[in-house]
Amino acid sequence: MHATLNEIRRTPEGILKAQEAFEKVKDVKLPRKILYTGCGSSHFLSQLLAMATNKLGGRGFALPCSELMYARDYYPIEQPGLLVAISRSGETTEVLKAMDMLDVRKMGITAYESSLSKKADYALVVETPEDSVVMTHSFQAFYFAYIQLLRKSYDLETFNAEHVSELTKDVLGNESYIRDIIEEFEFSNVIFLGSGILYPVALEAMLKMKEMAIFWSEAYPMFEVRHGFKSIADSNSLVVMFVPSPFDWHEKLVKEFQGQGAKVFVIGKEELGADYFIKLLEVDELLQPVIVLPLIQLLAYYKAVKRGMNPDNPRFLDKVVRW
Ligand code: F1P
Repeated sequence: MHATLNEIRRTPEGILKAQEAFEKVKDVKLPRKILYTGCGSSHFLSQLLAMATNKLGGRGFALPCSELMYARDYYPIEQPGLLVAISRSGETTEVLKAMDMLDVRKMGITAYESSLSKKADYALVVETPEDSVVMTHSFQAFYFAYIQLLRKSYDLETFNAEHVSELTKDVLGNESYIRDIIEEFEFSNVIFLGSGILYPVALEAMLKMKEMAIFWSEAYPMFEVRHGFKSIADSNSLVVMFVPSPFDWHEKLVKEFQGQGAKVFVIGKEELGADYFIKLLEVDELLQPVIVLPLIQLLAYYKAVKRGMNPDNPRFLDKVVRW
């Protein structure tokens, strides 16, 4: 079996590991104003964490490490109370260098005792090592561990990790349905659409498709796609919409893409006339990424296998990017 599939299936265990990691740092009180940084998947995670910070009443902002190093005057960074740097390996050159850019306290989120964990003032080490080049279950585990810390810091009740772990088991029960979509519909591009906290999830889905399946994928904030971008959708396209809170525009959007010949896959509360549908479990908004991510990771995995790719070790990619 591919390591990637094994790692996606380890999501429930990853959530429990995340809780253990959170317990070790739970006395750290996060400030209100936090800057997040990372590269690749870890940057999309930094966007999720910044959004979650804003939603919970703080001020979060996310930047890729290279932008923080070489173009930070163009962004409204000001002086945060904390810089949170994310890296699965904890060895990515840009992450380690970006930490030197600001004279503030730093937290590192990583899967290993690493250069990042040593360099940071606080380390959130979530023990979810992965053999695959591509980040999967560690992503949702890092997210969950940090959300717990954020909630505790802002005097909100933390989530029940065992319950969340069980929810991810239910989600993984959709694996054969996702494999069947891939078998049945040989699409040649895919567009992921999400809003709010599910927009960075759409970005991460796009990256998974590119990394694992070397495949043409795009991602947009839900309704932004109508402004020109939708021209690429035709009878060879799959449009994946994350819709936890549907209203009439979502249904219109499904019809609009179907009118262009595309097939639509809704992951959400209601079917909305889509060609494929997975009912999203009703959870707190901030838990939505945790239950959507395994689904899109499986979609990318099965697309890679269908295309004869090796998702564990994609061409041209390195597990740790160094300069
Ligand atoms: C960052 C990253 C990954 C990507 C690939 C190359 O790694 O860009 O997001 O999937 O493995 O490296 P890291 O800093 O999180 O270890």
